[in-house]
Amino acid sequence: MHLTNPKLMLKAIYHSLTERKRTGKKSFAVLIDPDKVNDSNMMQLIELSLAARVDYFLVGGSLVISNYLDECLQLIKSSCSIPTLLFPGSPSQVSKYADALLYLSLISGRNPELLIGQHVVSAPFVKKSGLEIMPTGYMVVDGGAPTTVSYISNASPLPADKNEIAMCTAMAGEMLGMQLIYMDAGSGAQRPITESMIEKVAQSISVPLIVGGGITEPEKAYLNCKVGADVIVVGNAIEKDPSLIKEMAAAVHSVQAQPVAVKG
Ligand code: 1GP
Repeated sequence: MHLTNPKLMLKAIYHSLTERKRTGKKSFAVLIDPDKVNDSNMMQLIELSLAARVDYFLVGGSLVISNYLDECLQLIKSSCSIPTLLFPGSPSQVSKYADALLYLSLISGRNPELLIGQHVVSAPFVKKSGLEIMPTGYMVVDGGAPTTVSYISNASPLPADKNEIAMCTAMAGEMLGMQLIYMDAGSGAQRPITESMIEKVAQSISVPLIVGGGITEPEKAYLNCKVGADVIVVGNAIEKDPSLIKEMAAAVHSVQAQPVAVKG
């Protein structure tokens, strides 16, 4: 990565995402919920992630009850160079110790607070954080049962079989200026997002596409990438079995996509 251009330095993480997409490389991200980890299992996760060449850590959750967010990020920073992306469930989950912030707007829902309201009240604080801000169109897709995110967001998820609605939502998000689209069936979803929906969305946008929620099998991660996901996020399954990191990362990295033109 060439970081001599100050503009690229400011956007280093986004640049890495678009470069990976442009060159046809798929990325694997481990989701860390600060409520569910401590120093000792974090060290194990970091070691396994380094060995598996994990590309990103996403850090956050719908609820963050503990006070471990800053410490967790500092521990990652002091132990490895895997970039940390905040994946906040609320504006209180902004930490200067991360590298970047997925600045989420819940474009699948119709709750104005999560489309723009919370962004307005937290804008000065977010700007002051100095984090790399990545505007992200967040699409929650029905995963078969109410998940924490669908309950907390007070917004209906996108129906799992409405591929056209998903496609139009993602297209609108991109045209509104979202630099990433994140399709999420919710943590621990019974049914992950179908490949047909992922494919439909991937074909209709040119910004990087993140997919997560209920992915428990490396085969599913592989298939999602095959049809156009650029980043696969896994949390729950890894909490249950950290050794899955290696298989998931290998499955994602084994996909050879065609290099594509990307915005950004
Ligand atoms: C949830 O996409 C993430 O927001 C990951 O979901 O925990 O089910 O892997 P899981």
